[in-house]
Amino acid sequence: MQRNILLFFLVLSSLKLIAQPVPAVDENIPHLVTFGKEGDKAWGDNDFTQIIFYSVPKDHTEPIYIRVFDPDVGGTVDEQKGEWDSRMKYSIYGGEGACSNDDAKKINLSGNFKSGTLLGTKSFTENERYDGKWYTFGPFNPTEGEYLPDYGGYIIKVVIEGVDGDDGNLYRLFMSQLPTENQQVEGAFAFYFRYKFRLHDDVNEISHIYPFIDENVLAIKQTNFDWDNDGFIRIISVAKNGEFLKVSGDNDWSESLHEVHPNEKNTSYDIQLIKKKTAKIKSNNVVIFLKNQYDELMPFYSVPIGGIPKYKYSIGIKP
Ligand SMILES: [Ca+2]
Ligand SMILES: [Ca+2]
Ligand SMILES: [Ca+2]
Repeated sequence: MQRNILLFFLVLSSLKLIAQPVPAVDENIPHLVTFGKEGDKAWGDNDFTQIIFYSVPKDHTEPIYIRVFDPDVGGTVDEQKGEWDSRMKYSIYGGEGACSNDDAKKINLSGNFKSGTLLGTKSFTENERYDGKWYTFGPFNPTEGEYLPDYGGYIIKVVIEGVDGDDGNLYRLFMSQLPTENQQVEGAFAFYFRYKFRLHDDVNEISHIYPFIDENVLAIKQTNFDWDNDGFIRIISVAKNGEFLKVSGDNDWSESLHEVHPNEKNTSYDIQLIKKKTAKIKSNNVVIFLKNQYDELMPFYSVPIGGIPKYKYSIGIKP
């Protein structure tokens, strides 16, 4: 693992990547989604909880802020069901176990997914004051995070829970150096193991997610939920020129296995989510996650480590 991390930092430090918004710039995903806990799972959220981790480099000593765009549930951005009656709770965690506890990575609701030390929390209902606006948590000292060199530094966990109601909360996150605007913390990035988000309505938009294939990964098992048969999902890598993932229908789970080619080690996959042109599906919320051959969840990163992969014909044609 250590060697990959070194490679990782070389890449990060050589490029001034914008790695702090979630959804990330290169992902082209409009919003994250979390429904209230009385929500209908068929609307595209299987457990009404989302967890995003931020990594801050050890040498960053200035305070950091976690900012949420449109934290309320109501008004312009969100997905209404009946009355606006939902409540979203955002909680920021650091300290020992915040990320290293498996329950947090898995979003194991019957386990200790709120592991670590609570650094800040606030709940939002429908509230015009925050509609289409940013709310700022912090300041936090980066050393309040859990120090995990394998994940690049101090890790801060953001837990978003739909504690009441049945409406869909759409939102975005940003880790910032400033409380009043989004200014990136150099070298910081986000990662997430179970990703729950809204696709574009525009059928021509392609969304992306970027897992990193480290040298221990031999095969991945992908799982997706409630894709609504909206087109297809495929992998582009140095050795795969559009390998299809099995996709799910409405309120449905689907999974498929994908072997890793030796040349894909220490590169990212570009998993492309391509909408069906004729179906014109609106407001499509989706859940996706990956596991390796040891049944361990694999993170998606807010920057494609090593860059966005390009298929190399000379690798892909070999058996
Ligand atoms: Ca409602
Ligand atoms: Ca919202
Ligand atoms: Ca859906």
